[in-house]
Amino acid sequence: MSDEARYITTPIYYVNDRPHIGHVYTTTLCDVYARAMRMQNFDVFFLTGTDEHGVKVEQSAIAKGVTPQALADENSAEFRSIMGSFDLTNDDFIRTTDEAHTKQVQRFVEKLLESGDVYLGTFEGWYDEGQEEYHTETNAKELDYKSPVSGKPLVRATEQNYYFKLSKYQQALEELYQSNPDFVRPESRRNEMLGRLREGLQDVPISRTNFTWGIEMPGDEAHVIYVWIDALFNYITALGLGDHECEWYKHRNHYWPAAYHIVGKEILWFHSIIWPAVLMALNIPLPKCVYAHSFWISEGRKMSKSLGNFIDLEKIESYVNQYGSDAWRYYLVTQGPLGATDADFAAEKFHDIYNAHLVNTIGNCTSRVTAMIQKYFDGELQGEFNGDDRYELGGVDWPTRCADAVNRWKEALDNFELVKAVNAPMDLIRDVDLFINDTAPFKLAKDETKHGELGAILYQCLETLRIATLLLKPLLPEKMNEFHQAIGLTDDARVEMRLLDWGGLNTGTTIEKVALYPRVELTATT
Ligand code: ME8
Repeated sequence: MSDEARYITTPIYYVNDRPHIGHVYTTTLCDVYARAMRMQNFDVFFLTGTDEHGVKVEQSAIAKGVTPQALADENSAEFRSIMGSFDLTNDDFIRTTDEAHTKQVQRFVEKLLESGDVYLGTFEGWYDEGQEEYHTETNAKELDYKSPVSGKPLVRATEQNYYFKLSKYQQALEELYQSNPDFVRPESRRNEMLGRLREGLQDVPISRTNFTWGIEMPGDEAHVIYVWIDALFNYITALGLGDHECEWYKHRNHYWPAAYHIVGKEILWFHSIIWPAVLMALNIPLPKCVYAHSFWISEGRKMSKSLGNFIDLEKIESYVNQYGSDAWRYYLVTQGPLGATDADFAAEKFHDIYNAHLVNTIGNCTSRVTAMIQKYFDGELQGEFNGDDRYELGGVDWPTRCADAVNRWKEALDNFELVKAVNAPMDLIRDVDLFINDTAPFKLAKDETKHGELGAILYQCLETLRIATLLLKPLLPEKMNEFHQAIGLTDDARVEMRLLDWGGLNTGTTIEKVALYPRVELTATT
């Protein structure tokens, strides 16, 4: 990875299901990070895509009377379309049925066969048919021999399979966890993984013979490569690391290692134990951080189609239509399960947050300040303020306050602390509101001799809002853009960092009055 590169990934989503809030959530988190990093002129690569092989896809296709490829094509297209409709700015969309991916996966597995990290052996264990996952005896016992996901009994299965020598990497993984405490985050999830690691690692089967919808095992057509191994490789096949002749490699290899793999907590084992071991076996550097968020539940209960609380695409669209796409992103990112606990999606809470944060904070403050510039100065920005102390201006050193907020924002984003990154500009906006109350521009407006002071106050308010709203732009691209147009900034997606320095607004600029977030009725549709 070059110092300037930032590679961020979502899991690749299974095509046997339709997209829902969970998929949109993870992708939106990555989108906010990617946009914020682009804004700072990092060289960003943001990858998402679909996971298309495996027995579940094969079975769904059979049930529907179509080929697995046709089913994969249809559902993958639906996942791809959500990227457009929710303003998600992924740089590529990988499919595990892409030839460039399958070829590279075979090459990687070939290498593992050559090095002896993959071997043919016989396996007996407890198998979760729905999840296509084996459990160790200890684990199966703890689960009462039932699938933790479907509740169906685990079955005793024997197979001749190709194995990955995971046990060989026990010590190396322990060392990795010790020497790099940030490899898995948040910390509570790291501790869970460390606990499982200390139970001892066993070799894992990485091929299947009971179905054919998968990538063929090199040199043995009776086996297909296990869907999880196939899927994990997407993070490096998309950069062409398995084929140095390909175009992808030429333009993308510098993005590795990834800055962040963002995943849900249920797939952390694969990402934080199996994946680094596979990479070690291939002598490929490890990602910097695997970050596992928790789950959305809905109206206090686990989402389920039968309970009627499932947040599918139609439901999401109804929120977007009613509140706007920015409001949807705001709720997801600031109220979502980014930490170690699950988060509840509730219509009433959505409404309250929209009102409190978007209407009453950002909306109110931007409208208040632009309306005063309209009213008192005919919309022309006055009173450039560069630190002189001709006036008593409420005692706030805004340039320093803004610089601190920018630093807080940058640091939080680097650490993928997205809520902190949003709070930095939100605090600035709340402080502008307090400053207006303290300095009472409406009183100064009544006194001709105070107009210089009035202009300087409004300049500071608007300049602080300019900086705060730039910091909010990765999260609220649509409305912040609208605001920036109203205050005469160019619509430049790659905002340079110097624009975050104090003094970007010029006096004499025409400022339009804005009303960014309209009030919305809480209705039965949401
Ligand atoms: O696991 N809340 O794909 P998948 C929050 N193909 N996020 C959720 C969620 C919820 N209720 N439900 C799902 C797979 N997600 C594999 C991944 S990667 C090499 C292979 C999100 O379609 C979350 O990110 O089941 C979770 O990890 C992902 O969707 C699972 O998507």
